[in-house]
Amino acid sequence: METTPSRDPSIVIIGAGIAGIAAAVTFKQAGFDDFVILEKGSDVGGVWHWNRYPGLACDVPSQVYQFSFAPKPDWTRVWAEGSEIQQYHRDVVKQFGLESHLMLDSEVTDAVHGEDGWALTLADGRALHADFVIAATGVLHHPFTPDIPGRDTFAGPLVHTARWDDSIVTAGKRIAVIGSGSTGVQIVSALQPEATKLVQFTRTPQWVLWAPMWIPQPKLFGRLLASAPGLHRRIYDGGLWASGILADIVLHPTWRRRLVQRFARWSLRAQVRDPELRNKLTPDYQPLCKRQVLSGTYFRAITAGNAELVTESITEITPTGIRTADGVEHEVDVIVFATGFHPHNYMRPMNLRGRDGLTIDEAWAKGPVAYRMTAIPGFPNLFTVLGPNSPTGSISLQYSAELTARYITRWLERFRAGEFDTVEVTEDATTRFNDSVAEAMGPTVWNTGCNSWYFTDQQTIDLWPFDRKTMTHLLTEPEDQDFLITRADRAAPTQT
Ligand code: N01
Repeated sequence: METTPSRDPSIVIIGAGIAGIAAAVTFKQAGFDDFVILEKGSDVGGVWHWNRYPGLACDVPSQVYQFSFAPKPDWTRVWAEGSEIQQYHRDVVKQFGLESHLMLDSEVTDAVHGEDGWALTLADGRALHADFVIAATGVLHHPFTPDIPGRDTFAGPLVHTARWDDSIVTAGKRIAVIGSGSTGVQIVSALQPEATKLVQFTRTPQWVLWAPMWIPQPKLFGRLLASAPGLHRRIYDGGLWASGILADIVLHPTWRRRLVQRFARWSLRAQVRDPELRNKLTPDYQPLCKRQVLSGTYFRAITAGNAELVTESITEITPTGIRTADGVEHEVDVIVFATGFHPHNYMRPMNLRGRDGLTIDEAWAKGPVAYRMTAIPGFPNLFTVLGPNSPTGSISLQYSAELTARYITRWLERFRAGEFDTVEVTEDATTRFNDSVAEAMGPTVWNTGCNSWYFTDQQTIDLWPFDRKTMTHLLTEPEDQDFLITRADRAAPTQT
C-alpha cells in the first residue's frame, strides 16, 4: 500500500482511571507522546478516587490488581485498602511521566467527529482537537440514588458511598445503610463497631464468600519481591493464571463452580446461627450469579447486638428515619446509600457524535455495544478501553485494559505510517461479535436467574463471556476485513 509521510496522531484519552492510565502508559511506551488525558475528577484513579467510604478495600488480591508495567512489591495487605490503591495510581502517573499530559477537573461535554477529526469541548468551554479519541470513561462512575419519597425531608446527613463526605460523623450514631452489594457489605462491616445502632435495608440478599480480607502482606515478602523482579513477575503471571480458574468457574457449570457455591452456602451457615436471620440472609438464586461479594467481617457485623437487618421494603424517608411497608419507622441519624451505579452509561451523558452526526444514544438505542470491547460502528478513530462487555466479573481489568491499549496502538502505528486517515469498525463485524457474546452467555452463572447490575435495560449481560486466551487472541492483531478504512485521497469509505 502506498503511504504518505509519517505523522504523529494527536490523541485525547478521556478518563484517568485504570483504563486511561493503562492506555497512556502503553501509548507512551510505543513512542506516542502527543496525547492529553482529560479527567473530570480532581485526581487520578477513577473509582479509587471517587470511592472513599469507610471500609473500602479491593476484593481482588493486590499482587494481581496492578498494572503489569508497574509492579508494586510492598502492598501492606493482601487485599489492599482503597487509599493505598489510590496512592498506587498517583505513583504510577508520576513514575511514567504522565503528569504533563494530565488535565484534571476537565469534563468533556462534547466530542464531535468531522472532516478534521475530533473536536472536543470541555465543561468550562475549552476546546481541543484530536485525531483519535480514547474513551476510558469506566463503568461504575454515575452513582445511583433511588428517588425514595421524602428523601429531601431527612434532617440528618444523607450520603451515597461513591460521594462520601468525610465530615459526616458516624461513631456513636444510629446509621441506616441501604443496599447489600459489595459496597454495602464493606461499609456495614466498617461502621457497625462504632455505631450506636446500625440498620441495613436489604432488598435482595447476597451470597457473601468468607475471605480474610484483613491479613497483612508480610514486609519480608515485599522486600523479597522488590529484590527479585523475576520472581515478582512470575507471581503476577501466576495470579493471572489463577484468575483463569475464576473465569472458568463463572463461565462453565462444572464441579469447580459447584464447589465454590458450596463454600458460599457454608460461609453463611457457619457464621449465622440464628435461623430467622439466616433465612433473611439467604438468597433465592445461585451463588456467583450477581457480582460475588467477599468478606470476612460482614456476618459478624450484622449479627452484632447493635445491628439489625431489615428486609421489609422501604416506603418513605421521613425527617427522622426510614419507614418500611409494615408501617415501622426506623429512626436514624445518618442515611447511607450503598445503592450502586448507573452501570451502562460509559461515556454518556457526553454529546458524542460520530460520522454523519450519529449520536451515541442513537447508536446505543438497543443498549451499549462494541466490537471486542473497543470499537463502535459509526465512530471513526474512537476506541473504548474497558468499554462494553469488559470482564468486570472474571478477568483482570488491568490485563484487559493493557491488551486493548496495545491493540489500539497497532492502529496508531498505521496512522503514523500514513496508511489511513480514519478507521471504523463495520456493523457486520460488530453484530457477529455480539451474536457470539450472546451465545457464549448461555452457560455462564450470570445467566442463572438473578437480577444484577450486569444486565442492561435490554436484558443483555454486559460482561465478557470468554476466557483470557480468547480475549488475547481477539485483541492482538486488528483484522482489516472488520473495518472501514479511509484515506483522504479516496472519495468514500472502502472496506479493505
Ligand atoms: O452496588 P450494587 P455496589 N431500595 O449494584 C440495592 C464493585 N465494587 O456499589 O440487589 C433498596 O452491587 C440493591 O438491591 P438489589 C463491584 O463490581 C467492588 O455494592 O437491586 N435497595 C443492591 O443491594 C460491585 O458489584 C469492590 O435488589 C436498593 C445495592 O443497592 C460494584 O462495584 C467494592 C435500591 C446495590 O448493589 C457495585 O457494587 C465495592 C432501592 N431502591 C464495589 N436500589 C471491590 O472490592 C438499589 N438497591 C473491588
